[in-house]
Amino acid sequence: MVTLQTFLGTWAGDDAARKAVAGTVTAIAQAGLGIADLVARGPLEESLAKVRGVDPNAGGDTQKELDVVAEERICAALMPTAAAFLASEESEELIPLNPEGRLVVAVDPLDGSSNIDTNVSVGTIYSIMPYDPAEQADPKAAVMRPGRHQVAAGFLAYGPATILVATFGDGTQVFVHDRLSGDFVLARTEVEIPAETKEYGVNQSNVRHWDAPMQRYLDDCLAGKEGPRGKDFNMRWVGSMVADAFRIFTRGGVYVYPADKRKGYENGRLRLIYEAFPLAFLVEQAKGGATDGKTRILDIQPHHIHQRIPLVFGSRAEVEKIASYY
Ligand code: AHM
Ligand code: MG
Repeated sequence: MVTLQTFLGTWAGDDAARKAVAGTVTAIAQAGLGIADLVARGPLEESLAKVRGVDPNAGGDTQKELDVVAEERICAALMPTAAAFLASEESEELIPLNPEGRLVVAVDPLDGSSNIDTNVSVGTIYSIMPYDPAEQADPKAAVMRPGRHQVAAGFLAYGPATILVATFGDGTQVFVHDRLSGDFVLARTEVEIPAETKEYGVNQSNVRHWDAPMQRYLDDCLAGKEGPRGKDFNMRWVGSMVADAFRIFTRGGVYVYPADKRKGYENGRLRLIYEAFPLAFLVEQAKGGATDGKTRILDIQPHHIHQRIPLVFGSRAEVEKIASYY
């Protein structure tokens, strides 16, 4: 049995930079266990699903109490690690952590907030970039780099099992929290997303707002065997990206959240730095693909910490197929 601790110990060896990353991921995983406990209390912690005040968060979404509590837990856990700054969906500006740190962390503390009170999986997404104060006088410059510079990324999903899907740039691994031992145990070493799929995940109620290429893609899927794709498709949409992503890591599929014409959705819904980048890194390390329709997600240069991006990821051949409609 390989635990997260032993896995990270072997991966890091005596390398100081790797040890710093390992300590940071361990802290996020520990914070995640506390968040999982809160999520599991469900309606007993009714107040956590309540909308907080009247102010939306930095991305313009309403904040739930648990969004804020999750961010506080992650901040506290990261304080003694090598993380110098935290970029978070819930905070407009970077949060300073360890002044000696040489990493910057970006998080969506609680992905899928709209599902908190429905007993459906929610999760925490993280991305880790190197930070060198000599090169990046403004730490924002360290956060606002194309996603290919990430040194590690992952997400926790708080569902029937609490799982951690992680990459350190050498494949994608799945760890499962073992409630008996209390450890995260390595369950899958080299995750490989099947290249082909017949399953897509979209919020179909928005189709009329989408652009023409994405509407044509969906029309062709819906036409099934008799249509140009020559096969019948299946649709799955949880509404928590971590849950939809974990299904894709397990049996393939594509997740699609395109730009649309609604106000505020002109660049889609998902955030580039702490949602699309980490998912794209994990997916590529599992032999899948991630694009905004035209550009590889990991090559996009951010221009704002909280910017949104149209997002398509999953089975490689299907992601390429979608890009071909553009
Ligand atoms: P959140 O980070 O505020 O929870 O928003 C992101 C979520 C994703 O988890 C999910 O895939 C998507 O938004 C669902 O959007 P919609 O409610 O439009 O279907
Ligand atoms: Mg989210």
